[in-house]
Amino acid sequence: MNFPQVNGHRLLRRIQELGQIGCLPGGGGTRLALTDEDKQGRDLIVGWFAEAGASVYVDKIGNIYGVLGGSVDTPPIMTGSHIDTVSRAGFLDGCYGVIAGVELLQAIGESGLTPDKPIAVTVFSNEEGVRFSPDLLGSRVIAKDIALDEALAVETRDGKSFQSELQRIGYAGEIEPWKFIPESFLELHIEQGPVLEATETQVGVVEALQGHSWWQVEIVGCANHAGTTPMHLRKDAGVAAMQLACRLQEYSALDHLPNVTTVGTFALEPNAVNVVPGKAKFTIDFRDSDDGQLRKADALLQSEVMKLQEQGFEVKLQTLSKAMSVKFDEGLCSLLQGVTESIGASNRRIVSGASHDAQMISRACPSAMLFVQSSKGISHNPKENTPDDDLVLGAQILANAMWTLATSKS
Ligand code: HGY
Ligand code: MN
Ligand code: MN
Repeated sequence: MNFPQVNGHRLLRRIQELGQIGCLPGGGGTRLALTDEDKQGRDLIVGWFAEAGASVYVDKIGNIYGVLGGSVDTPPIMTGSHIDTVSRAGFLDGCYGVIAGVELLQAIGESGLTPDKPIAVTVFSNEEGVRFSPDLLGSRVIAKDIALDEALAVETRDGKSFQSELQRIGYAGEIEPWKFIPESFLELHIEQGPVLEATETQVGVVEALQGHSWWQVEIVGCANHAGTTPMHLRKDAGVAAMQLACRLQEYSALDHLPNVTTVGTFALEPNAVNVVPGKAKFTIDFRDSDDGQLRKADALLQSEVMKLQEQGFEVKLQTLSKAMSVKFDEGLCSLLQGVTESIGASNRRIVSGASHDAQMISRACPSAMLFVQSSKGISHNPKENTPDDDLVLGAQILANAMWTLATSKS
């Protein structure tokens, strides 16, 4: 079978070009969902879709689709990922999968080959969930995990709605998010973890992905004078929050309850050197591939909160995101493994520690993922890196797998 040949130089150049949008002086970049930087990134991808001869669509939650071949009423073979980032991110998380998809479309155009089924490349809105909760918002709406209206109504901390921000950046699309429910979905992504590099394996065929449960905890005590207030008379919200955060970390580290726990944001009020904190606000990210363990961790958090309330603290718990663990489609995993082996690359099955849009899309159609190495297992960090050869290898494996699906008679 003839496969479209990706142009590695163009792939690598475009990763750098997109990475310049929102780049920071100390390295890395920030392109939070629906900011001006996200708009610039979206505009760049739309331009590349046009260069590849793809038809471009935007749906009502701002997902962007580049579609080539076939008729728009046939369910496409889809790949895609995200270009919104966390704060001070690297250049590859999400962006690599999108740019590899664009490269596939351009390679098809240049090869003179025509797919039997439409091939779609999707840029999902708000995958990271840093500015708007929950995360995975664009793919959640497609999977009907959240209603479109509810998603459009979510707000930033400073009260801007998703809908108004979509309109502001010009990506409040017209089409229904269910217009392009795919026949199959493949997502190419960096591993963001240490396994492939540590085992000297080039490619990971992702057969499952761990679920997550995100919380915001707000503890209210009593602000007071740091010099005159005896320790036994304090209602120190800061110490209560720090002790709770450390206890949750210990449950994870010692009892794997759950697999991993992260306190990624932590703020004290009034945040002054000589004031006993009256308020503390922090977030918790629980992850586990066993949903029962996630539920146990949630229950543990609620029991710890009750203990604080018995001590006289006012505590507000808000769930920010829940996403169940998923097992990917075995048929697609075998296809990815077969294509990888036919190209002569080493591979292994792997479970994703990170969340991805495929986690939601797998509820709408058969889905699977492909990983390439992350150097030193680092991600969500400007030091995020993957060897160029691996980036090009992953894109070619994706192209071959997508082409096999788009020309299969099934
Ligand atoms: O948080 C995650 O796992 C993903 O990077 N959004
Ligand atoms: Mn990602
Ligand atoms: Mn990420």
